[in-house]
Amino acid sequence: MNQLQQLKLTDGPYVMGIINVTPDSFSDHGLYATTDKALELAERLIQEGADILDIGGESTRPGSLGVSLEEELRRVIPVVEILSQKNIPISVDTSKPEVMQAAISAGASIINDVNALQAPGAIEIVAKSKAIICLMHMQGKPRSMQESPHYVDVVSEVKSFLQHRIDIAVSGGIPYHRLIIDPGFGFGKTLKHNLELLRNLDQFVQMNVPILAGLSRKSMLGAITGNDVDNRVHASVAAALFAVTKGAKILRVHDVKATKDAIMVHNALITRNNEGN
Ligand code: 7PJ
Repeated sequence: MNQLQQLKLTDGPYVMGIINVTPDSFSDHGLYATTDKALELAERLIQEGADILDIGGESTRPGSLGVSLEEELRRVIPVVEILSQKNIPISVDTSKPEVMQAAISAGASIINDVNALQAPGAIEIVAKSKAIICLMHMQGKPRSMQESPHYVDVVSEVKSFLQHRIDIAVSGGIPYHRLIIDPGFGFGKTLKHNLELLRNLDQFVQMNVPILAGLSRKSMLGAITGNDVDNRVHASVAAALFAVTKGAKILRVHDVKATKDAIMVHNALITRNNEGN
């Protein structure tokens, strides 16, 4: 049994609400850059029905530069300390082993690593904890990943990367039941690559690890609809729901309420629990 069940989450798919504690996040224009603002947003996302909160202190949007270790710790850890007192699993979006360690000590139960534990020491830190780890695929680095993404067969290449990272994580002492995989929409991928991955997300189900999909407000949705980042809620919900029908178990989203509503409709159709007369 995957540890997600042990976290006593409601029936899946689960909604992971995004909290960017970054001044340069693309999707919320740095609105939640202070601890107070981040906590305020957390309260709102909990009210809206988030199953997990994902706290990030380093922007990984295309073109972004990194952030120093000290600054990332300063942004993230106070928020994790407070939110881990609440009755909701806390995920921390980081690629730095030191931040992973501090986040776990502060009460985080999930590490969300867009770099799939490739930093030296990252596997060891997660292995000696009880944390769940999300392994994401990215081609290149955020700074330049959208310059010229290239694949011969994007689905099989992303799958084999993730399978390789799963194998390395397991041999490094992280049991299978603590893993999540994510194809990494928008991370070194053209619109065509992103659509190919989403269309074929069901192929990742065979890997027997829960799938996380992060599509919320992403530029692929802007490319399809012509909408700017402030007007992508409907497109995000449509994409998230499609991901669910293809097997995604966790949706990383900004718009928790809208996504929860869509999941409720989906679940009523699947479980036949809400048919009345
Ligand atoms: C993702 C993420 C994603 C996972 C970001 C954004 C950029 N973590 N962190 N998957 N995206 N696991 O929110 O658009 O797709 S940051």
